[in-house]
Amino acid sequence: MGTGYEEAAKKYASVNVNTDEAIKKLMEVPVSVHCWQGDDVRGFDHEGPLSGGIQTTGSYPGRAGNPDELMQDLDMAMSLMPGKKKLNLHASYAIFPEGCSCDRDELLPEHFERWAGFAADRGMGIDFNPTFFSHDKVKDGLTLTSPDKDIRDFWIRHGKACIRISRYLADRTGEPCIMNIWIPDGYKDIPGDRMGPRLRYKDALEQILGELHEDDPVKVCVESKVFGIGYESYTAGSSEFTLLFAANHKGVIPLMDNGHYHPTETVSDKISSLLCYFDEIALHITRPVRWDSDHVVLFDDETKEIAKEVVRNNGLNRVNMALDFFDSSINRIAAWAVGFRSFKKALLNALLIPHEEERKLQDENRMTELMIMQEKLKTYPLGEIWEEYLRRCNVVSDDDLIKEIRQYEDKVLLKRV
Ligand code: RNT
Ligand code: ZN
Repeated sequence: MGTGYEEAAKKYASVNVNTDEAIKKLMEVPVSVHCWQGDDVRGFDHEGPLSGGIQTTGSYPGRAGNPDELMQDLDMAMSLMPGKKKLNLHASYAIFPEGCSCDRDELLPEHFERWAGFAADRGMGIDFNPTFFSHDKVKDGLTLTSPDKDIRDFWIRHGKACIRISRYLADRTGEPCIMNIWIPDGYKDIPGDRMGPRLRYKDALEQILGELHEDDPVKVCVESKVFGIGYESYTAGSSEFTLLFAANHKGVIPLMDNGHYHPTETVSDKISSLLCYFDEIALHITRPVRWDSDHVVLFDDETKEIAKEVVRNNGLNRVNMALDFFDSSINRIAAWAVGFRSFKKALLNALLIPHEEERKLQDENRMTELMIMQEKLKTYPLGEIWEEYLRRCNVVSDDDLIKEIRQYEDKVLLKRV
């Protein structure tokens, strides 16, 4: 029996879309996989709770509790992810030798040696994030914007240490390292000074950037956010602040997380604006439900629209795409796999749209035809092309996904204490 792929491919050919080319292209698009879905953003360098105005909810069994378990789970999850990947690490996932540890301002490349080996063995690059939360030096909820110079200096040293670690990770894996800076800093209630924290943040960022070399394989991003839990009224790293910081500092990349805006703003509409001005931009792909809840990414309208904007603006090489969600109420391997697959599916959907044709219809003001074209494509046989993509990547079909996840849950996750 045929797979249905040929028939589906013919259908797309009727609108001048080549499905083989789309599949080939999609295989090579890297999506960065966040290690923190595997252990509810805990990391290995502290005992305390997750802080910084972000939260995971749920207590599904089987959370990875140490580096070996997290690596084992990442291997399993990645075996369910079709196409090219990068590994996204946080500084709090440092691995110390037995009996040794150090504070975040003294972290060294050697504390990430095992991660570098893990990624290099699997032919993956690594992205990196300083961890400005879940730590006793977060004073009154503040890090780089703290009015206390000792606190600021501690976190500046952390940022610099992370640049050195990112450089090491890039050298070890042979791929540039995207180093993303996000701080929770802000206030629960109406501030008496909005500018002071921002000027301190600007100065701190500039000091951290001072650690960069000419031609460094490290690309620094700044991620904006409009609010956090306990930071409802103000954040120092607002959209305007980070965007303008990036625009005014050569090589710095703005990062947009689609959970970090007012509810009626969409990142899909912002991508083209930023691409008019920046060589590269970065995304955290997530699913906010009523707030920045970081639900698992699904194949939903905004995810599809984000992917379309990346593809139709020739952004596949200019947009650094990373996943950022954390759900601890469901099987964490499934959360990882479904999130990754959903975003890849959205990219495939975008690669199967005749963008030139749609652009022409718009430019000729044939908006009725554009609407009809967009609507008809919605029921084209994407599923057949997706299944073929999975087959060519040697990754399990959507039909068999749950079976693989259950097996691993029974064999590995439920045996953990
Ligand atoms: C928080 C930001 C940030 C974190 C990760 C863990 O709202 O989205 O990117 O999710 O650094
Ligand atoms: Zn994010």
